[in-house]
Amino acid sequence: MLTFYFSPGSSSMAPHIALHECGAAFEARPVSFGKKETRTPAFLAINPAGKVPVLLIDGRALTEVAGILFYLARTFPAAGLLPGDDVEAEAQAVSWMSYIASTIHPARRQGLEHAREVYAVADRRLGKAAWAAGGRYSIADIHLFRLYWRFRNSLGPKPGEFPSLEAHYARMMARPAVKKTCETEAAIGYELPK
Ligand SMILES: N[C@@H](CCC(=O)N[C@@H](CS)C(=O)NCC(=O)O)C(=O)O
Repeated sequence: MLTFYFSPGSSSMAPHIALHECGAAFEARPVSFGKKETRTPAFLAINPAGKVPVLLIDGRALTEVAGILFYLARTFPAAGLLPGDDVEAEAQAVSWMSYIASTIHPARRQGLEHAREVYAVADRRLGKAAWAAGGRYSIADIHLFRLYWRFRNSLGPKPGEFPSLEAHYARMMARPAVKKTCETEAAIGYELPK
């Protein structure tokens, strides 16, 4: 049984999309930042880092976006979220997710100009490719999309600044799993800092 702790629009949006892509049955547990629910003893017992996302797998906690995406891709191979038959493409997906978690995610905290530089690198790396890794849709695209979704909708890039990320964003927004996640999370309500 899968239980998913998430807060709308936050990092947890990526595994939320992946759960829908996989058609996985899961129990959804929204967590309120406003009510400081990531700081309660009950939540800290599940994730001592006090952060979402958390996926409970038969009661065992799995944390970190990349870890949960990897678990879902491997557990539901029919969804085709990892190119399992191509080691190099799979390594490219891991490479993107490492870059996203270690460099893109913390970039905002180092200032808007720094964030723009980091997104410019991602934009050049994506280039004309439809998808991030190995020419196929994968969990790396979901991870990348969530960070750009947040950046785009909070600070907003200048027109034409990130053409590849914009095209990727449009491709992602057309996916039913992304639409479903956005609708569900918007209905609960966003509690994101500016
Ligand atoms: N490295 C973590 C980052 C998770 C993270 O930063 N979660 C934030 C939301 S985007 C959070 O739960 N913050 C709540 C808090 O700090 O109280 C991952 O990839 O899962």
